[in-house]
Amino acid sequence: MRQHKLALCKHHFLEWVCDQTERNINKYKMFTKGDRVLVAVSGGKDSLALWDALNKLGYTTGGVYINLGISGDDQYSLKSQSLAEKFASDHNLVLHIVNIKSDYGKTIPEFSETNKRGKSKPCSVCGLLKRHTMNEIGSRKGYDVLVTGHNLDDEVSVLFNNVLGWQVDFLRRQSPLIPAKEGLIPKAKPFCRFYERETAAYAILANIEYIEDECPFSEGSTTIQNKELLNHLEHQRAGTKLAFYLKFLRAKKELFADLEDDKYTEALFSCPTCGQPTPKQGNCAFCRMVTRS
Ligand code: Q46
Ligand code: ZN
Repeated sequence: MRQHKLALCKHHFLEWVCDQTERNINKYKMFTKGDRVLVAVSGGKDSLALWDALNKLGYTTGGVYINLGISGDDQYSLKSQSLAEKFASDHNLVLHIVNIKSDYGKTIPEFSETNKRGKSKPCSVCGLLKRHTMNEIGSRKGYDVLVTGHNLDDEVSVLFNNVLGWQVDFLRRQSPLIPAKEGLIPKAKPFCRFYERETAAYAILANIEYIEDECPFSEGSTTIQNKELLNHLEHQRAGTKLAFYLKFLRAKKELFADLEDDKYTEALFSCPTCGQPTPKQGNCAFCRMVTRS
């Protein structure tokens, strides 16, 4: 790991990832051993590696997998679900499964065809459905926090994009921990300081079977383009990505210290259909989408 000037054997690498994960959890006050942690599982390396590390560290965890109904040549959803199920049963862990088609009537590609949100790509429809469903499951099943497997490369790619467009609201909210708000359980990213290479290495060395294919809709995305660019910079100067992220988190405290986070503190309404919080009165964006489509 050039960025840390550190080389470890398999045994010490696996230990190092777990130690660093615990450090991040404590540093950003994400959750404690007394909390019930819901892991958002996609069947990919990051989320399964995170679930594995949290389990080894002794946290009380359950998983949630959302079958998006994405097929493609490689039967993406089918394959990823069976790997998520396999991990859960191998480790004797609870996995909550939501099937978008059977629970809400359509797959993600079908929703996106009939909805203006997803006209060009289904990712915006998909994001909305995932956010809603995970919060719903987390609240209903009594979890204290929802964790996702976002790694440093994901965070830095988003950060880079937000800086390019000076998306001040997004920059203000980008954080390893998004605290709870009425009706919304807190969200945390315990892997936010790990390079993608490190989470992949962990998954391989820990013998985790994960889906290697990316979702077919991620092809050509801005996130992937940004990652390539940032990898190029990292190659020129090791540690660039980590420094960009950590210096941002430090600068953020000063940049937004005297700004009222209106968006964050503003009152939320309760959706009359699903009961989940929404920024405007009336049905939430999720219910509007499901009934309109
Ligand atoms: S948003 Fe888009 Fe992802 Fe949904 S449709 Fe696939 S690429 S899975 S993180
Ligand atoms: Zn609703």
